[in-house]
Amino acid sequence: MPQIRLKLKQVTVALAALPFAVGIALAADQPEAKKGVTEAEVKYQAAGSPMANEEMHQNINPKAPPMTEAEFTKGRQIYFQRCAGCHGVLRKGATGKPLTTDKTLVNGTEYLKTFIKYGSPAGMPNWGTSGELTDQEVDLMARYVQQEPPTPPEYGIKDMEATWKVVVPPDKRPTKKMNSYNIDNIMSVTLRDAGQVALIDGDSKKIISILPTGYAVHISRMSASGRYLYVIGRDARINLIDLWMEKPDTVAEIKVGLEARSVETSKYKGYEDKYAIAGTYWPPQYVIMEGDTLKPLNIVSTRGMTVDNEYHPEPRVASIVASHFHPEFVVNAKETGKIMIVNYEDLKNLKTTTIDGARFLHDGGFDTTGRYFLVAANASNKIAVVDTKEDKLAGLVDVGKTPHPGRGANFVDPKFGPVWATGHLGDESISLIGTDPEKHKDQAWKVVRTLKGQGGGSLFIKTHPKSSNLWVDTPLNPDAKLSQSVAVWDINNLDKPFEVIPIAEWSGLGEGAKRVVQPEYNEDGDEVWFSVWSAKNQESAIVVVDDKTRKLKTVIKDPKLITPTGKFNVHNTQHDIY
Ligand code: DHE
Repeated sequence: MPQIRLKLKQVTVALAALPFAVGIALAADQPEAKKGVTEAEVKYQAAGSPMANEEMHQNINPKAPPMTEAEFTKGRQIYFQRCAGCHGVLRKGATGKPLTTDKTLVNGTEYLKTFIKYGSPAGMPNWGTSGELTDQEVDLMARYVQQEPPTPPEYGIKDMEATWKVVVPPDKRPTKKMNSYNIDNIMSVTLRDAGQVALIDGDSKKIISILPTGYAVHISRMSASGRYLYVIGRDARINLIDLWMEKPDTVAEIKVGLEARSVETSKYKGYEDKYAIAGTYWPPQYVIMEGDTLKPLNIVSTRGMTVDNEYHPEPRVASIVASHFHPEFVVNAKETGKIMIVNYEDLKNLKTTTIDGARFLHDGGFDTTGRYFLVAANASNKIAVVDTKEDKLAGLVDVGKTPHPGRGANFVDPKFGPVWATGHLGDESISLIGTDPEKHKDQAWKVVRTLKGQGGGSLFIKTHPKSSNLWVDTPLNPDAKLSQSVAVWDINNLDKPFEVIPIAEWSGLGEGAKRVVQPEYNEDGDEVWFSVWSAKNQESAIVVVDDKTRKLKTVIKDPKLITPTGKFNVHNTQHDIY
C-alpha cells in the first residue's frame, strides 16, 4: 500500500489554556470501565495537550477521505486540544474509545460526523450542537480521525541535555539558609494558566515570590531535606528551586519530554536530595536525574504489555512516589496498569520489580506508616495497594466510581482503626479503606465504611494528624452550589452529617466559576487552605480556614494569583503528611 510521507510544519496558533474544557470521553469500549462517564469525569480528562504545536510525522492513508495539509494541521490542533486527553496521542483509547483507523474507516465520515456533532449518552460531548465546533470543523474532524494518527517525536538524552540549564551551580549556592522565612510553612501554589508558582509565606500569608515555570504547571514536590522544591509543567519542564536563597529562585531547569505530570525525589536514608525522577505522558517514559542539578542520567521507556497482556504503545506515567523502606521509586503507568518499583542504588544495572495493578493508574498516597502506597486505578474503580517494604501487591480494593484521592487522607476511624480515604469523580461516595494489617487484620485492604458526600466531581480529600476534620472538595460537580463549597466531617463522629462550608462565598469574589479545589494544611495542622479557582481573566483567591472552629481566618487575594489550583506545604509534602 503506497504511503506518502508528509512532514507537518510547525504551527504558531497559541494553545489556549482550557481549564474547564471538555474532552471526548467514552468508557464503553474499555473492559473494566463501568458504562457511562459523568460530566465531571469528562470535564476533568482533557485540558489541552501542550503537543498541538509539535512537529509530527503523518502517514497518509489512501483509503481515508482526502484532506489538504492545512486541514491536517487544523485537525491535529483540534485533536490535541480537545481529544487526546481521553483518546490518547496515538488514538489507542484511554477514557475514550480507540479511534484507530481499523475502527474509524469502517464507521465512515457520515457516522463520525453525527457522533462528533451530537455526542453520545456514554459521555462523548456534543461538540457540534454545543457550539464548540462549527459544522465545517465537525466534518474536518470526521475526516481527520480516518487518517493514520500522526506520531510525535521521541525525546532522548540529547534533547533533554539541549534544554538543561544549571542557573546556579551547587558550589555557588548558599551553604546555609540565607532568608528568615519559616521554610517549613511555605506554600508552593500552582498558578495554572499563568505557568507560574507563587511561594507564599504560610505564617504571614504574604507572597514571597512568583516564579515562571512550565506551561499549565501541574505539581510541586519537595526534596528529602526540605531545601529543594521541584515544579513540573504539563510541557514537561522542571524547575528546581532553592529555598535557602535570600529570595528563593530557580537554580536549574530542564525539559524532559513533550508532556508530563509527575516529579519526585529520592527519600531513602543515605540518598536524601541525591536523585530526582520525572515521568512523562509523551514520550511514555521516565527519567532519573541528579537531584541538585537535574542532569539527566537514565531514561526508561514504559511501553509494553498491559495487565491484560495486550501491547500498549503509549503508557503515560502518572504518579511517582519515593519509597521510605528501600532506595526505590514507585512509578505508576496509566494505560498498562503496571506499577514499577525502580531501585536507584545502581543506575547502570537498574533493578525493577513490576507489579500488576489495574487500569488506569492515576494519583495516590501512602498510609500513615509510609509503608503502603495506595493508588487509584480510575477506570477499574479500584485502589491498588503496594507494600513498599516487601515490594508486592497487598490488595486491590473495589471502591466507588472513578476514585480520585489526590494523595488521600489518613486518620483513625473510631470503630475500624487506621484508614486511608478517597473521594470519587463519578459518584458522591467516600471510601474508607482499612490500612492496618497487624492490629486490624480483618479490615485491612477492605472498604470498612462509605460516607455519602455532597456529590460527584470530587478531586481532593484531606486531613492532618493534628486535626479531627475530614475535608472533601467537589470542584467538578456541575452544580455550582457544590463546586463552590466543601463538605467537612468530624472524624470522631463519622455518623454525624457533614457540614457544608461555603468557601467561594467567603472569598468575596465577583463573577467566575469559583471552583473550590484542593484543601491543604499548614505545617502546624491548624489551618486549611482552599483555592477558589476562576478563569484566567477573572479574579481568584485562596481562602484560609481555622481548622478547629471551621471559621474563616483570612482570604489571600492578589492580581498575580492567577488560576491557583494545587498548594503544597513544604513540611507536609516533604514528610508525606496527609
Ligand atoms: Fe492533575 C496530581 C494528571 C487535571 C490538579 N494530576 C496529578 C497526578 C497526575 C495528574 C498523574 C499525580 C502526580 C504525582 O503524584 O506524582 N491531572 C492529571 C491529568 O492527566 C488531568 C486529568 C488532565 C490534564 O490534562 O492534565 C489532570 N489536575 C488536573 C486539573 O484540572 C487540576 C484539578 C487543576 C490543575 O492544576 O491543572 C489538577 N493534579 C492536580 C493537583 C495534583 C495533581 C493539585 C497534586 C495533588 C496532591 O495533593 O499531591
